[in-house]
Amino acid sequence: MGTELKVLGACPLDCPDGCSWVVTVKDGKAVRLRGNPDHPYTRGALCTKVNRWLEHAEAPDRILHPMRRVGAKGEGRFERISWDEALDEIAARLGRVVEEHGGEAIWPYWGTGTLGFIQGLGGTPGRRFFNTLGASGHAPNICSWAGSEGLKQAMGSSAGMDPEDLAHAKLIILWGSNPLTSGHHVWKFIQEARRSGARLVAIDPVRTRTAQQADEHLAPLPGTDGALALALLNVIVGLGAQDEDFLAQHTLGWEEFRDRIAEFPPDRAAEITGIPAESIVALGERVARTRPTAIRATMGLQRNAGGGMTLRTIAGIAAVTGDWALRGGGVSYSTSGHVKLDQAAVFRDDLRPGPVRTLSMSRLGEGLLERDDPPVKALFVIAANPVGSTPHQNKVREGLAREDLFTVVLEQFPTDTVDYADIVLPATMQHEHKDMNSGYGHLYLAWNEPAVEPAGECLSGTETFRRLAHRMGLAEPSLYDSDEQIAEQLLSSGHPWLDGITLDRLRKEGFVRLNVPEPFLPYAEEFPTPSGRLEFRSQRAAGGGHPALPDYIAPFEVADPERARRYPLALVSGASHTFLNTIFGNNAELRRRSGGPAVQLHPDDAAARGLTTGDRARIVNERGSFEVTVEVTDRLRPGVAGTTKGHWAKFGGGSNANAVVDERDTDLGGGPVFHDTRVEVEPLA
Ligand SMILES: Nc1nc2c(c(=O)[nH]1)N[C@H]1C(S)=C(S)[C@@H](COP(=O)(O)OP(=O)(O)OC[C@H]3O[C@@H](n4cnc5c(=O)[nH]c(N)nc54)[C@H](O)[C@@H]3O)O[C@H]1N2
Ligand SMILES: Nc1nc2c(c(=O)[nH]1)N[C@H]1C(S)=C(S)[C@@H](COP(=O)(O)OP(=O)(O)OC[C@H]3O[C@@H](n4cnc5c(=O)[nH]c(N)nc54)[C@H](O)[C@@H]3O)O[C@H]1N2
Ligand code: SF4
Ligand SMILES: [Mo]
Repeated sequence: MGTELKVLGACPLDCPDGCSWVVTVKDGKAVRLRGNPDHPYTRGALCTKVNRWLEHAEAPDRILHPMRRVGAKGEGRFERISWDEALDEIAARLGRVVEEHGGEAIWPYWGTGTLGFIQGLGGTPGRRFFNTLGASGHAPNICSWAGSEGLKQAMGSSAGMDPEDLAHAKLIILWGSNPLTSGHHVWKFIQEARRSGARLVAIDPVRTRTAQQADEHLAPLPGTDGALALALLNVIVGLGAQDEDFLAQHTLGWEEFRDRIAEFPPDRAAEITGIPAESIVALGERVARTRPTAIRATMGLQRNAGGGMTLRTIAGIAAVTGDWALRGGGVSYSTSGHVKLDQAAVFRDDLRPGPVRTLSMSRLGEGLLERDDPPVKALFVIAANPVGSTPHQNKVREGLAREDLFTVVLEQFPTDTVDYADIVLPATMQHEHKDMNSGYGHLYLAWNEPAVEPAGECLSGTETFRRLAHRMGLAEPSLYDSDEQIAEQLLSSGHPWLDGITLDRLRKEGFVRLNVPEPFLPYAEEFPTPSGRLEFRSQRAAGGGHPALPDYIAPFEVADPERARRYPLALVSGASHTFLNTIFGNNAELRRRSGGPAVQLHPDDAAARGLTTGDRARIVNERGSFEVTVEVTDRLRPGVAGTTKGHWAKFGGGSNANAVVDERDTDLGGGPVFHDTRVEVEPLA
């Protein structure tokens, strides 16, 4: 009997919770992976998905060696090759692309498969390598950039209150946020507040499993929340409940913003949102008289034409009420901006030979089919599955099918995107490589120690690019930095919130709370804007061609009456309970539990189409279609259809929800508009 070893690590997935985990290793094999009971946020629990991590790591479809395409693009037929052959071919093809079209013809396309600061999006492994070649830049705007940019216009930062402080709130508003599915560890803090008498309100077009648990649920038409926010302020100001001291000392442009608020009486917002005016008044009154009020507004809220503006306006609510100065008050979106690692030192964008263009993650189809400045000739997909996750699936497929495009995919599983690769490189999973992680919903930093050797011939992202740099004969020394050296560089920002946090300590303790002041009231005294105040009137916005003051921006497709005649239903496709984006979409048990792609419809909308629960249907618009099973339920408001992201196209008849989503930007940050999509639902014969 070998001895058991416990190795501390962290979940790398794109989830606010950034769980700390413990891997039990026996005879060199990982036999158990559990939540770390000592972590103040994780407290021993993982989730439905990651509880199956080790089973997933050993799944028969795991990619264990390099492969070269033998079938047509999209077909998914490959032959096994050696790492030497793979690196030789990639080095030769890249060299040719640079020579013939310049470095910018290479697009390194990093996704959110891991958010690690070494192996994931936080470190973008290979970035130094691509910078040295002068490759195009990549804007990973697919998830949160619209809201982040909106918050930055108002507050100077997208990082809000510590979600743990929700425990101190007396009123909690979950706005476009479904944490019982998308990051359940915050629920403990919400329940703690409720035990002390706090009320919980959910604002979501769908009565989700989270909204179901709330004391009150408002269901707006998707993308209309900006009008609701202004109307709540209208009620608050109508009662004279604004915090004049906070407004005078800590905000800019209040007088003008007040005029804007006056333009949004509850009746007007009721018309726009479809929420009864009485409900808007009641919630406005409740916010007016409840200190502290905490608003947890997350990513679901900003996937529409005015998503950036919505978050910008909501940041203003906590300034009008003065909640930013109170523990348990304010707005919580992401905590990423509080993690003051020196990411620039890892990215090394200074290695670029000159200025380069930046390509948008959310517009892959356009990038591959419509850019000729120069055209993209080589695409590296790293921890992303754009065929499943990116808008306008048919356009993305058309781009990836280009015969003159050289595509390399670093992957763990044979995704819908892998099917288009010329070369596939096998990637390690988190318990097989080193990384540094946080979570965008708490204030801890973690070290992830590898528990076992990589499966098969898998390599980490950093090691893959060290080898590729060597194969291409690149001399830049930093291309060969070890993972530990990168970790040290990250920790050397000199920011006081990292004081005392060393690699040694992280390794020993597994996780460490950031050295933030306690209690943590980041904006009680000052906002990191040019004026030091929360800026209702924003020069940053005006300078970028955006409204100087918050205003309502209507959703593009949802609010278009002509489109509504052709496609009467607004489709939202939020987080699936059983998948993490498209990760686990190939796990047999989780697929079974997901029930397969489905659409939820209000009884009136279902009846109008002759649909009943269990029927098969097709969701369509002019961009494409996907097949679903119908569920008739009053959890949906009339006029809205609900589905989830994450289903693999190849298991669903060749498409998923992104077949109908347009490749169109949000107002800010170049984000996608997943929840600003009009469709029709047709019975499948
Ligand atoms: N189980 C699971 N967890 C996940 C993920 C997953 O795929 N599965 N994904 C992870 C990722 S990448 C992210 S970014 C986060 C996202 O987590 P959330 O921020 O919770 O995002 P969503 O699930 O997209 O949307 C949340 C809710 O917003 C609602 N919604 C959509 N449009 C609007 C609107 O216009 N207004 C309002 N008020 N509500 C709206 C949706 O119906 C949905 O219930 O979750 C992470 N956690
Ligand atoms: N319709 C609709 N679409 C959506 C959304 C929505 O709400 N609705 N949400 C969007 C959001 S919030 C996001 S963040 C995006 C996510 O979109 P993507 O960033 O494309 O994420 P995934 O589809 O999960 O694909 C990540 C891939 O990375 C791989 N991977 C995981 N870990 C590693 C690793 O360590 N190394 C390597 N090389 N690969 C790894 C996984 O196997 C997986 O195939 O999807 C978006 N798509
Ligand atoms: S996906 Fe989220 S909740 Fe699940 S283990 Fe990872 S960090 Fe924790
Ligand atoms: Mo995301």
